[in-house]
Amino acid sequence: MYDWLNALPKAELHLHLEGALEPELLFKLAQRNGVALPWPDIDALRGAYNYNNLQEFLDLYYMGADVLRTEQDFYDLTWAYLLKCHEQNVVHTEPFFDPQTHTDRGVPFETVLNGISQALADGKKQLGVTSGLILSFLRHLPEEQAMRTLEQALPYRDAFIAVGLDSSEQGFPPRLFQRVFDRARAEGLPAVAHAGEEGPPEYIWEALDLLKVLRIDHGVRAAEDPKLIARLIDEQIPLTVCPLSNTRLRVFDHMREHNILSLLDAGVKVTVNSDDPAYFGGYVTENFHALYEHLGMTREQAQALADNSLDARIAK
Ligand code: ES4
Ligand code: ZN
Repeated sequence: MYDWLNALPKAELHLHLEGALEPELLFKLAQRNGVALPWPDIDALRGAYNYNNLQEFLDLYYMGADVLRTEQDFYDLTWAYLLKCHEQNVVHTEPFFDPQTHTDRGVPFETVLNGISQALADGKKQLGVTSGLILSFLRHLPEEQAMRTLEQALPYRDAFIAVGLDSSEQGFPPRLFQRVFDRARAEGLPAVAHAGEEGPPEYIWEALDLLKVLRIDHGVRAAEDPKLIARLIDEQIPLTVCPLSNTRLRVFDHMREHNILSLLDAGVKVTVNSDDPAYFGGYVTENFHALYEHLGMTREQAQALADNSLDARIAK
């Protein structure tokens, strides 16, 4: 089944490039850049990949991102991810990057963008993996800083297909970012947002009604609100679900309890994604395979999930 799932043509619509930083590359970049790490070796770092919630993961994810300094670093990170896409027949990807994680450490916006964009261009040419980059704002920081990030990005408007919203969810509702999303829309940039991962269904309503998003990232807590589920089905709004992420961050205690197949069977346009594969123990195929192993996903269901992912692309 693994090989069949791996061969299925699919798109990945929820992937943080910083979350694709494997421990081996993290250590290599630390050495290359002379960055001191709090872990003695790769095994010690892997041992720290044990989280009770989103915040515990994010603390480690931001620490790891500190080794990314040069254009070459961002190229190498993105290229390693694209090789994985090629290996797993991910024919199209729409990755996120978090500029603020890097500009706040003094890494220029252009360094980050150039490294990523060059790798994405090479991925199209050399691997046949098409892509569209999503500029994501950190919601635990004030809206003014997101607005400044958008302004920094606008000279490179054509390098992006959309804007997004990520980081700590609880206490940082979508409504706080309405003005920056209005501005992005005025510039012709569509939007997506993380909502209903740890946050309540109300945050999903806000993302739809105030930020006018085309897709919801995660969205699994929509299941608590029948009216919201009816709307998601009626309008065929895609949810970019990340099964291994949800179990590693204890959104669900066990994969047996994950609701993705119930949502699929109810008519919600759900997709399978890896979120932060280096930190959650698997890329897209491993996420599909976990659904087969623990939820008894059929080939028909897998095909529907893969078809949804290709259909829910922003860049067509
Ligand atoms: C993230 Cl799993 C998750 N949730 C919210 N923000 C994120 N950034 C990177 N991974
Ligand atoms: Zn995410």
